[in-house]
Amino acid sequence: MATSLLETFLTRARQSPERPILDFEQQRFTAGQLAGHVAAFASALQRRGLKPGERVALFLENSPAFVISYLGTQYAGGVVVLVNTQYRQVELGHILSDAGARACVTGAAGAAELAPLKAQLPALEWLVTEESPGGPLSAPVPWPAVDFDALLAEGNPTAALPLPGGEQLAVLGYTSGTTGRSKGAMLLHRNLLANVRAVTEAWRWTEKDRLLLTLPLFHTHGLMVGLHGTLYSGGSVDLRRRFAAPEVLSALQEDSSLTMFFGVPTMYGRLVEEARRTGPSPRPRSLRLLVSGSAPLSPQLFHDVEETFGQRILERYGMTETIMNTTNPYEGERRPGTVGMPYPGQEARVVDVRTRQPLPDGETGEIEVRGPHVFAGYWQRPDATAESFDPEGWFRTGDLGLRDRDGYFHITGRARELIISGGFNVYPREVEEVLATHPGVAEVAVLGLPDSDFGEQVVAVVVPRSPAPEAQALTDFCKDSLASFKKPRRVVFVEALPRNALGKVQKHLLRERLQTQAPPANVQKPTEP
Ligand code: MCA
Ligand code: AMP
Repeated sequence: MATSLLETFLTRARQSPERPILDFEQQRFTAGQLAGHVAAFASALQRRGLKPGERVALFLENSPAFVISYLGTQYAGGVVVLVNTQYRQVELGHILSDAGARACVTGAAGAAELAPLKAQLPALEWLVTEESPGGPLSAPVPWPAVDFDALLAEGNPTAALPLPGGEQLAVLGYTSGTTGRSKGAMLLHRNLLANVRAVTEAWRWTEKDRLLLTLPLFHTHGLMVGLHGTLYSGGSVDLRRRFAAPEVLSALQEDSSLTMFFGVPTMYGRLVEEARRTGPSPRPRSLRLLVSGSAPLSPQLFHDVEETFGQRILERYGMTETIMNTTNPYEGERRPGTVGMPYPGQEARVVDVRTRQPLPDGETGEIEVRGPHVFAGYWQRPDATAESFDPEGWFRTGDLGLRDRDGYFHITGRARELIISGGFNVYPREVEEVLATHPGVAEVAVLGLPDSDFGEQVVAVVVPRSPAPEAQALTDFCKDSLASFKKPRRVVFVEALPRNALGKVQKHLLRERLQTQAPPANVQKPTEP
C-alpha cells in the first residue's frame, strides 16, 4: 500500500508510461515523461545539497515547471512551500523567512520581487529560475540562480530515490490569521494521500477523466483537489496558465475529451455571463462534473449554472489546513446553499462557540472537523496549534454553520474576520496594518461588503489626517506591499470610527451604513461616520 501520493504517481507512471497525463499550451507530457522530469529535478536538488525536511518555495504560475518542482521537491525529501504569485514584499518576506526556505523556484518577475528581500532571508541560498512568461532574468539577482531546464539536465531521469514516509512533512500551506502574520499549515504525506483517496472515491474520479484546470496551483483547490486527483486517479489534466471565461467556455462546449471542471464561484459567474453574451450553443455532453468551492455559491448562481450547462453543480467545502472537508453527493441530491456531508472516512460536527459542546441538528455554531485529512499543526507555532484543536483532536475551522436534519452542512458565516474575494482570502488586519503606516491615515477599519463578481470586496474606512490623501493613493500604497487582490476596491473617508465602550471598532455598524449607501465610484469624499 502506497504511503504517499508521490508513490502512487510514480508507480502508475512505471506501469503505463505512455499514458497522456498533462497538457499545457503546446506541451504534452506522458506519465513516463513527467516521472522522468520529476526524478531528474529531485536528484539534481539532492546533488546540490538539499537534505530531507528542507524547504523549497514555489513562487510560480501554473506551468509544467510547477508540477515538476512540486513533485520533484517531495521526491528529494524536501518540503514544498506554496506562495501565491500575487504576493508582494510584505507577504513574501514573511513566508520565505518563516519557512526558512533554502531554495526558491520562480520566474523573472518573481526573482525581481524577491531581490530587495535578500537581507531578510538568510536561509535562502539559491534560486531556480523558469524563463516563461517573464523571459530570462533581466537584472542580476543577489543569489546564485540556475535555469530550470539546466537543473533538469543536471539530474538523472531514471534515479530511484528513497520515497518519503507518510509521517513526513510534504507541504507548508500559508494561511492568514486574525492575529499576526500568516501561519504555515503542515500537511504530511499521509494527509495528502488520505484526502485524495476520499475525494476521488466521492466523485468517482477514474483514469477516464480529463480535467480542465485553470485554478492556480499555489492554492489547495487547484493543487490538492485538481492536480492531486489527476495524479491519483490516473486521469489527465488540461492545465491552463490562468482562467479566461471565453476560452474556458469554448473548451467546455467544444472539447469532448473534457469530463470535469473545478472553479470558484467568481469563475462560474463569469462563465454564465459569457454564455449569455455568446448566445445559445450546444450543451457539453462529455462533461460529467462541475465542482464549486473556496467561497459560498449562491443558490441563484447554482440555478444559472444548471440552466447554462444542464448540470447541477457540486459544491464542496475545504480549508488549507484540512484540504477537503465536506461534499455534496455525487449520486444523491446536490442541494444549493449547502456544502454536503463529510467525505468518506472523515468527521464533521457543529459546536456551541462558548461551551464547545456539540449542538443538535438545525442549530448554528462553529464547524469542527476530524480525520486523517487534518494537518499536523502550524509550523513552529505550538501556541496556535494548541488553540486550534480540542483534546479529542477536533479542529476548529472558524466557520459558522449548521447540519440540517438530512445531514447536509450549511455554512452561515465566519467566527473569524475573513473576507473571501474571488476565492482568495483577505484578513482585514493585514490590510489595516499596511494602511495605518500611510502618513495620511489617522485610523482605519477594513471590512468586506458584497460584490457581484468577487462575492465580497475589500472596503477601507479611513479617518484621514489633514491634508486628506486621495483614495487612489491609498489603494496604490497597498498594492506596493501586498497582493493586488487585497487592495481596497472602495475607500470611504469618515471623521471618526464608531467604537464600543471598550474602544473596539464596531464594524457591524460600518457595514450596515455602507451597505445602505450605494458607492458613486470607488472613491468617496469625507462623510459623517
Ligand atoms: C484578481 N484580482 C482580484 C481577484 N483576482 N481582486 C479581488 N479578488 C480576486 N479574487 C484583481 C487583480 O489584483 C488585478 O488587479 C485584477 O483583478 C486583474 O487580475 P487578473 O489576474 O487578470 O484577475 P482575474 O484573472 O480576473 O482573476 C479572477 C480569478 C482569480 C480567476 C477569479 O481571482 C482566481 O484565480 N481565483 C481563484 C482563487 C483560488 O484558487 N482559491 C482557492 C483557495 P489590478 O489590475 O488592480 O492589479 S483554496 C481554498 O479556499 C480552500 C482550500 C477551498 O475550499 O478550496
Ligand atoms: P483557505 O484558508 O484559503 O483554505 O480558505 C478556507 C475557507 O474558505 C474556509 O474556512 C471557508 O471559510 C471558505 N470556504 C471554502 N469552501 C467554501 C464553500 N463551499 N462555501 C463557503 N465557504 C467556503
